[in-house]
Amino acid sequence: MRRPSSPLFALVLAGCALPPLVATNANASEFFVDPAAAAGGDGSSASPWQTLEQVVSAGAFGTTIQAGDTVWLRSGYHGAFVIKNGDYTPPITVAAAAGQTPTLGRVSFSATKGWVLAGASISPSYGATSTVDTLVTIDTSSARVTVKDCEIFSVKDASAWGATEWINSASSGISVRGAGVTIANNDITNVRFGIGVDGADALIDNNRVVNFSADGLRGLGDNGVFQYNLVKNVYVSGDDGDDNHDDGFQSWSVGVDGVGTGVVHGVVLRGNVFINREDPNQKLTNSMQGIGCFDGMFDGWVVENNVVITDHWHGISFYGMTNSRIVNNTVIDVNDTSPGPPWIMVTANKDGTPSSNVIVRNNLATDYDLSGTAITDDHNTTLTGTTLATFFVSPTAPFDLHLLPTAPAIDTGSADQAPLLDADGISRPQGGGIDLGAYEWHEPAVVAVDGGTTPAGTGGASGAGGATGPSGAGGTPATGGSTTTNDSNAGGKSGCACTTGGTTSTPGPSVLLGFGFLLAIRARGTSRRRASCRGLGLGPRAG
Ligand SMILES: [Ca+2]
Ligand SMILES: [Ca+2]
Ligand SMILES: [Ca+2]
Repeated sequence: MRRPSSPLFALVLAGCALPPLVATNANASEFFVDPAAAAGGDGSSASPWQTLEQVVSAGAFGTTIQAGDTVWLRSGYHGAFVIKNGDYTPPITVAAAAGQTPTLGRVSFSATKGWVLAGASISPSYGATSTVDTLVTIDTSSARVTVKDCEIFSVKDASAWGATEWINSASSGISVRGAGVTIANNDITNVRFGIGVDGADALIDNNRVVNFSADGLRGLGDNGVFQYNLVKNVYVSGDDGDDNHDDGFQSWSVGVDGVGTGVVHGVVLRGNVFINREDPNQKLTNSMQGIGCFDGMFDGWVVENNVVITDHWHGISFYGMTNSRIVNNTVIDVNDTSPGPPWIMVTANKDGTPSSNVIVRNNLATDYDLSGTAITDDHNTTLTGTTLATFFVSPTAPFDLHLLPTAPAIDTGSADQAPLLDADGISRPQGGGIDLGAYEWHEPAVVAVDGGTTPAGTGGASGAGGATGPSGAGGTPATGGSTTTNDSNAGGKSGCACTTGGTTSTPGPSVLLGFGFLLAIRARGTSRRRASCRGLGLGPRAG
């Protein structure tokens, strides 16, 4: 089906540059790289180049390999994939060949645009050095990079790790600082931070962050879409020497006067599952703030169909939220003891600016704490320890928060601004009306629609909200560094004076994006959607 490659230019891989030939590439070409190949290959299938690192160092990208070309990787260790410069439309694809497992020590995109990396296994444990700060980095000058279908880990098995390893030896997964980046269907395990996003217009879709010691997801850039991700099992607390306060998802604004003085616009959190710990006996555990957004403002956000199961008071908390909605989420404690039970909270920014124009609707949560101007609070149910079992298939570990057919949440929600799909991609409503919580009860024969085509929300409580206004959140603390002084919110309701600090950099260029663009981003999720997953294990990676 793929046509043969165009004439290839032999790569001299002994450190010499390629001949200065520039292919015209009216048609896309394919190249092959195989660590088991003999030296001196020409990049053809029969005579592959040896490693991806050598292909980069030989200068093949942007010369022999042009926009729209594909580089197929065969099994074996390819070194580090460190790309600098170049702007490719259509993108260059670097992907695992069918049935092959290429391995990389790390990946870095710097000042470059137009890439797809797919199917690699990325870990410093493959290389000579065993530690890397962040395994996949996409810097502020890069854009239009997709990383998908990869597995990314510090070590394959961290069961022998103690606190020191979780704090000091764990690499972070992915840092996204450029714009227009897609991170999809990756398995990120045994890391410090999972996926951190500073760049605008990111799509973080259907990834799994399992076993982490700091924050699972961070979203500081405008118009980011975080959907259908699984984040579970957090490690090491202050008692273990970890000064990070751990969150499933965290955001904060950065303005001219620092953290908490800007605005993060237009973020969507949809259908994500956060589990503090799936094993009640997990060693070196910590309490996790579920969705912790303590330094607003947060404007034009949509928070829908998320599941938060955590051992903390902060289930879903926004300090300074405007023109947003929090609809059809499910929030419970991992157990029936303090800390917790977790709440859905909308409150003032720490500078006193009240939240305003926020809808809180169709949620199932163990507590609520809502204040501000024009805060709509309807069709929410407060769960208690004694009623949990009447709602959910399994409200205790290993947790399955799908509704029982007799759950009092069924058909009792409001259709107004409810998501058109549930967290599994089941279309709403089923039966006589919208259900409360993240999952719509349905007959077994009902299957998920292919649904990254998500309902186009209007983003604001009145429908008039949206991602407008100056961007205040460009250029913010990097993921994975130790530069972030953390919010510490271990207390009860009155003790939530959390401050998220961090090194700040010059805010990036202002990005003025209307809601049409946000919808376009949502539409990007249409190509892949995991199959309907019952239960919270979500199973292996979906195709
Ligand atoms: Ca921790
Ligand atoms: Ca608890
Ligand atoms: Ca229903």
